[in-house]
Amino acid sequence: MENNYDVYLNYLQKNLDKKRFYHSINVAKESYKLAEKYGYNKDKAYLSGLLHDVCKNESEEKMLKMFKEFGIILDDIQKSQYKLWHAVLGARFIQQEFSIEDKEIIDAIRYHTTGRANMTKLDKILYLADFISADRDFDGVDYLREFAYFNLDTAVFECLKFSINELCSMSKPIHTDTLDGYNHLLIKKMRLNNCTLLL
Ligand code: DGI
Ligand code: FE
Ligand code: FE
Repeated sequence: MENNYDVYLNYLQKNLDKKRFYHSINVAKESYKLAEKYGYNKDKAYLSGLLHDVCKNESEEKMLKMFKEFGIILDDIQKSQYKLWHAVLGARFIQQEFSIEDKEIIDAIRYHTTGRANMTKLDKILYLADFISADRDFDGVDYLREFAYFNLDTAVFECLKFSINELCSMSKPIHTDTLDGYNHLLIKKMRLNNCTLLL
């Protein structure tokens, strides 16, 4: 199946460092497995995983130049957090470079770092695959891997919570999309469990 992906693999091999290239392949494989588990198009999941970090290794100057060319305007939190840039840029870049017009793929890449409210199934699969891919080895990853194949919403929620805790402990700004994703899944869960009469 990887035969169809030659154009993408060539681009990634040329433009990503070795570690990032293998990370991308690992995320593609994890996305594929999650798509299988949760009943989603496996090829779309694989492709999203492969391309999700396509702009990750670009310099700050090059990214700023590309934002200008594409007419992308960053909000204040994005401006202050370089790590958020590659997702915003990557989503636009795959349209330009590879003529990918699939909105689900574009959005999943756009929101793979922060999540958002009302995540699509592909948003969730990619967000989670990026968090738990085989190359991740941070403290707590095994706990998140257990959730991943148990319940998709719970797993994404736990990852968002993990991320928010981590960012808070480092006094970093938390993007509103990250908070929206967390709140949305929490309220959905409360509603399912009939936790409050108001919902
Ligand atoms: O590109 P990867 O390293 O594979 O993973 P990623 O795209 O999920 O990026 C992870 C980084 O993004 C990590 O250093 C934390 C940061 N991040 C995620 N959400 C937020 C955030 N940083 C800030 N400041 N605010 C966020 O809401
Ligand atoms: Fe990323
Ligand atoms: Fe990644």
